[in-house]
Amino acid sequence: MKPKVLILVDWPKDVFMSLNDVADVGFGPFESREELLEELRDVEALVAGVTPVDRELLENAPKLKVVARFGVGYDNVDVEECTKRGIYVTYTPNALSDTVADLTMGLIICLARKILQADRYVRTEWAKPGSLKFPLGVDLSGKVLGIIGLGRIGSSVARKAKAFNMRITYYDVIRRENLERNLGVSYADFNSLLKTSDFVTLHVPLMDATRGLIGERELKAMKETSYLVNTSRGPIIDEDALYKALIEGWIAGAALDVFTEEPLPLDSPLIKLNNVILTPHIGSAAAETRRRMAEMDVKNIRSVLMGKVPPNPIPEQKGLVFKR
Ligand code: 8YV
Repeated sequence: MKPKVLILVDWPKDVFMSLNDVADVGFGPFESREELLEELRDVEALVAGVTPVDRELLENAPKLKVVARFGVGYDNVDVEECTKRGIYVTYTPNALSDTVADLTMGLIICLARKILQADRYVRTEWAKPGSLKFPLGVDLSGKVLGIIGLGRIGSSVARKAKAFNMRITYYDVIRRENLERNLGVSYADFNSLLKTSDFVTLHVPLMDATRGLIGERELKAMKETSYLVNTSRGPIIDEDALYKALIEGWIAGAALDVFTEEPLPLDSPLIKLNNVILTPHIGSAAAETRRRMAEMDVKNIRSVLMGKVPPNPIPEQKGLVFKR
């Protein structure tokens, strides 16, 4: 009997199906949590998307050998519990960095040039007699972009923003002098970055140290003319504080691809605001990228099913070898 692999991601099926020669490949989603837990009983490899891989899930998957995250963030996986149980956790670094950075730049341009409001204006106002003039935007050239987290995605944003002649500063817990030289970016401490940036963009993983990193104090430190962009994880920003900042004008606007609760509830007060752009967690949502991510997951799973160490373990599991 072939080992069972369960894919909790709906696309690209053909890439996941390529595991067919070594595994019996099944797909979610399931009607209920109970059905998912039941299905997990004899699963040896799991491709995990948005479903949290928590202790309860792991307790119901006694044969599990690898959790292959379909993404670079793995805050929804209980890593400690996986490691304790000898389960590899793999992820897809690099595959999506440029793609998330593209979206980030897109959002920055939309904020600067009010592209979404402009679209609404054409559809509802422009041709009306006596319609109000469309407000001016701002140039990106010469503006300060503050990147919080100069990892793979943050660095890609820096490269792209350079082409728009932005002045780039970054803050990171680790100072990266090599990157400073290579990318032409300068380091600023957290508070100075907030105070001096025209655009602040977040590229840190979600962990205890980054939860609520941007709250009332930080939003008040930012310039009234500045914009905040988040394509990392929702809980990095205190959403209630951001709402206050947007209605009281502490900052000029924001663009959010990620939220504390996803999908963002339709009664979220953010939905009523005109100075915020909202997208449905589409940072990596490009066809080629999603295929690359799936291919990485497939390679990691294939290795583990063949008794080898996977090529892309998460940093916490680097060098670990599980024999099960
Ligand atoms: C995915 C992501 O959309 O890479 C990540 O961590 O957030 C996104 O690429 C998400 O993982 C859902 O599968």
